[in-house]
Amino acid sequence: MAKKQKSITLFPKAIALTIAGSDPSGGAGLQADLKVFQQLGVYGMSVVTLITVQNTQGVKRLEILEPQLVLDQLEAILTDIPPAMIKIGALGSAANVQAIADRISSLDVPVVVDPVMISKHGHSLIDDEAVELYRSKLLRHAYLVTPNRFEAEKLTGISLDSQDNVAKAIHDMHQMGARYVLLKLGDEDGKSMHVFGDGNANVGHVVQRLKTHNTHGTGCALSAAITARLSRGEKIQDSVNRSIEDVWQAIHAGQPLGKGHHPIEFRLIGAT
Ligand code: PXL
Repeated sequence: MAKKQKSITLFPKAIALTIAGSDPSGGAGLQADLKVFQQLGVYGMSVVTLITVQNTQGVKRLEILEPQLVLDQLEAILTDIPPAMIKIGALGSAANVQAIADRISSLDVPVVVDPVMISKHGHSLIDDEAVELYRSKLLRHAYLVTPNRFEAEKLTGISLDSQDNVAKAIHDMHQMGARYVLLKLGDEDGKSMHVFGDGNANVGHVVQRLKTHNTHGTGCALSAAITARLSRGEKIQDSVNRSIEDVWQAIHAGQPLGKGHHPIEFRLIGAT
């Protein structure tokens, strides 16, 4: 007897592109993004910006691709399979930030910018000149920007040590041109805090903190899930809330893969 097929919802026009770095261990970077897109019924494509030599124990080497090679990959896609949404992850160099900012300025596609600056193990994935270009050139094209505490402090120069300063930093990122801001503040008083700013108000989203270091890929997965949900046509606030819950479940269910920081369990993203 034929096995009953699991029913999968496909979203025919939901096509998403990630412009990101490669993590060969499959926990973070473009590999994580593509897994999340797939889990959410979205057709995924990727433009590679940098290659890490990496496993769950750390990054051993970083090779950043030339901007022209990045742009050529992007052009090949744009002229053939136009995406509904673009996610930008690690770009690696000021030259890549500039090239991508210039190219997307003429596109009519919403962009989620995850301003990746360091790897899980603290390996720098970008230089200071590039940070300045995020501020002045890239954020103005962001439909949503998703910095963590470190990245928001770098982008704004504001130390996030009070609620007032958090509000100021979110305001600054709107001023840089980001339509929406999702600030991942990390752990506070046993809770994991996110603050979502829509330009009028800031709304906190709190999930119970999990006592684990096995969170490799969390940031990539969160912004990828939001990108995928937006490309399916979900509203921004729903996309953000559901994706935070999804990723929390995926951290909770992570398997002990590798000898270092284990990755999260992508199979749970979009499961509910
Ligand atoms: O999680 C941030 C990140 C993004 N992109 C690549 C990475 C990492 C973290 O390790 O390796 C390629």
